[in-house]
Amino acid sequence: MEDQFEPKPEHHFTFGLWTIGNRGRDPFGHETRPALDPVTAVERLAELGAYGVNFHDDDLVPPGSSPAERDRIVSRFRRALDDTGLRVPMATTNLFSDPVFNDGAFTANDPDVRRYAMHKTLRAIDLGTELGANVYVMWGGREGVECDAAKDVAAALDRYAEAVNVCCAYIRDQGLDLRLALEPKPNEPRGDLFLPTVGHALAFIETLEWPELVGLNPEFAHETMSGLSFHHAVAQTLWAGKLFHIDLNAQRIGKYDQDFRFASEGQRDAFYTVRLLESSSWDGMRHFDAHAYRTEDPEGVWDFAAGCMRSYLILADKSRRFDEDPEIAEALAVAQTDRLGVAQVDWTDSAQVAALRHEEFDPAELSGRGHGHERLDQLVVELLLGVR
Ligand code: GLT
Ligand code: MN
Ligand code: MN
Repeated sequence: MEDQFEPKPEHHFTFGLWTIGNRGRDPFGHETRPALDPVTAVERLAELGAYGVNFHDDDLVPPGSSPAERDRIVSRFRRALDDTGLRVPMATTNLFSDPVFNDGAFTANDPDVRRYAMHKTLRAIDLGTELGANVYVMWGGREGVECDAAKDVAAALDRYAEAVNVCCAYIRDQGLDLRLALEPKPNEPRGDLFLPTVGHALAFIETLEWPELVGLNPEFAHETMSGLSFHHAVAQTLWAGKLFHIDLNAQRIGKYDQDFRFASEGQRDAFYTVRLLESSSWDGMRHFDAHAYRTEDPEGVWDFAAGCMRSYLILADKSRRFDEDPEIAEALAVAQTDRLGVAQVDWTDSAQVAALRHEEFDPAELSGRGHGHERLDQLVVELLLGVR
């Protein structure tokens, strides 16, 4: 019998080399798994039905490689892509591991460090686009501060904007088919990071020279760390036309950045996120920025990767069931969900605006109407628990 939850390339699932290649190191303990050859990663992901693989410059080409080594690594990797049909839809730069970035990259106080960060990014853009990437993620892992006295936040944001503008200028000058996706995160590894949430990042984009080239890469774990609803963040990003990429994983509120297997925690928010992506016909990549538990051996990593994709497909199926369920439809009608889409006042017509001032209402009558949310929510819970 065909497995209806079997991942296929057409589902557009992608993983970063750093995700399946995560070696289980944490702030308190050493690696528990050996290094993963990027070519093996490509082969195993293709076998599992993924569509693509993403990387940081340093994940593929180790820092300090000579130009000849770089070419050899890239052509070996390209051969694996050609052999398997796996694609590289996204690329990014590591601006966080090297101690040179300990005070920030684009927002370091030292101008030489900032220039180096921009230089490294332009080279990573070359590497990514050479392998086919058309989205470039910017996660500012070191753009932040612990000692507030040491950083002028407004100046840091000016420099952040400068770096993004430089990258956009490069993309335009080189005629590249590439868009940038900023990835917000509230903290970790810095005490406080700049552009901590989706809302901060959306506002920042509007200050840029070419805002149309810049969007977002929201991550489930990062909004959840702040106690925010991830699916609301994604919904507002879509509403603003800025969902360029997405990092799916799992996270419990109030903890360190867990980056767990997608939907292993927060199934409810995961369900509404999948439902949003599927019902909006969003055509971007379903990228998993997560990693296997530290307890796993190399084979456990592939259980982790398969689990991310399988849970996504199960939730997509739940979303279809939601749409077909007559009792849910009835409960949605009681909640008047369809009536929120109807605009009330044409604000370009001053007569309509003025007339509103003179209308009569009966708030007591309006407030007496029930919404049936308890029943609706219970139906969704039962759908997710598998009894509908
Ligand atoms: C790092 C981080 C992620 C970012 C990656 C892209 S690297 O693993 O935790 O959230 O998306 O730079
Ligand atoms: Mn994360
Ligand atoms: Mn991420």
